[in-house]
Amino acid sequence: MRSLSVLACAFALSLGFAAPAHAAKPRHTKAPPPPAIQPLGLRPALVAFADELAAAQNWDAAALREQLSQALDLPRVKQLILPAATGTAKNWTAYRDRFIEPKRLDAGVEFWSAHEAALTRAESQYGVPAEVIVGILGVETFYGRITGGFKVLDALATLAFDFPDEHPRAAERQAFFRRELAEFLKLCRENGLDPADVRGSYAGALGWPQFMPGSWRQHAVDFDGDGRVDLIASPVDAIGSIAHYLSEYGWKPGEATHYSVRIPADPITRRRLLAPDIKPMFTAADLIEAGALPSEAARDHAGPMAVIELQNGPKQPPTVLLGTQNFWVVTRYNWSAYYALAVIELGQAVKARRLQSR
Ligand SMILES: [Ca+2]
Repeated sequence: MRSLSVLACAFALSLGFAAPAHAAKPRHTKAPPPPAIQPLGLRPALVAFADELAAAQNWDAAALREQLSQALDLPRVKQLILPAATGTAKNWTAYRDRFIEPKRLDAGVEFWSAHEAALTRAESQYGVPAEVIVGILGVETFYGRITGGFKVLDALATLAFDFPDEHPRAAERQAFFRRELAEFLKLCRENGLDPADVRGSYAGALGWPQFMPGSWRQHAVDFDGDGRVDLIASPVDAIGSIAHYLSEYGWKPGEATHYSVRIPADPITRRRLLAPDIKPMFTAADLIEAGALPSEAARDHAGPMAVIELQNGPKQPPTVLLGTQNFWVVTRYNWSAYYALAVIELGQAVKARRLQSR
């Protein structure tokens, strides 16, 4: 699973390299030199990892030690993996506007036209609507335009062996990246890729759909029929793989992703309704009993729903909606309600624009 904010990565990529950080410094203050970039070297955890993986896979341990010890310890990757500073108010409206904008919509319409047959086939094979696949590809990589400029070997090795201690879940995340590094090395060997050449996000997400290496190996499919799975060069493999991924996580064909709702102002009730977060836990009857007003369509919905609140900054009221199982499935791609709603709304907007332009 991905559990990793590729979206945050896309943001970081767009923000991180653009800001002229030194512009406001007074002349006499010398800017500190950027930290020197060094190889990771033969540190004990890396050696143990290399030896264990080489033994399990029947690879040359010395060669693997050498390859990993030469990977660069990237300070930028360690900055980007840290959570955003607290006190930054979340803002759904601002977030939405970054994705649902004319250039991305045009690119989405163009992508849909170019790959209509594959999208239709994915929809009939996996039950996942074309617009959801189009929404994911638009948010993840702007239809293949922004797939990440980091050397994945360096990025994953940095996070596997020099994960920043100040991260609130450092041990767990470092273990995750060690597993992903192993998956990446296997993936490269299976697909004839040179690990030193592969580029992706700062967190090691790859190709058109930004799959982590483990997700690639587990969920990706050869959807263009050329006999190999290639998420880096084949948008059609990306289309099939996204649909397969969502299907494996329980996408229900024909079910809506979300409904509108009004929930009571009473803070205790709100807290209770919002406590399960994105996990669908309440039936329409539960919600009505709690004093909420689900839409007509939500009242007819058979399964459980989640009450989802998206902040709109400190001054505007939050956006509240009911997420279904399918909304939850989109969050398996990236664990964020903001992400899921951006994907869904981008897909809907591309679909509307496509119909309009016909
Ligand atoms: Ca293929």
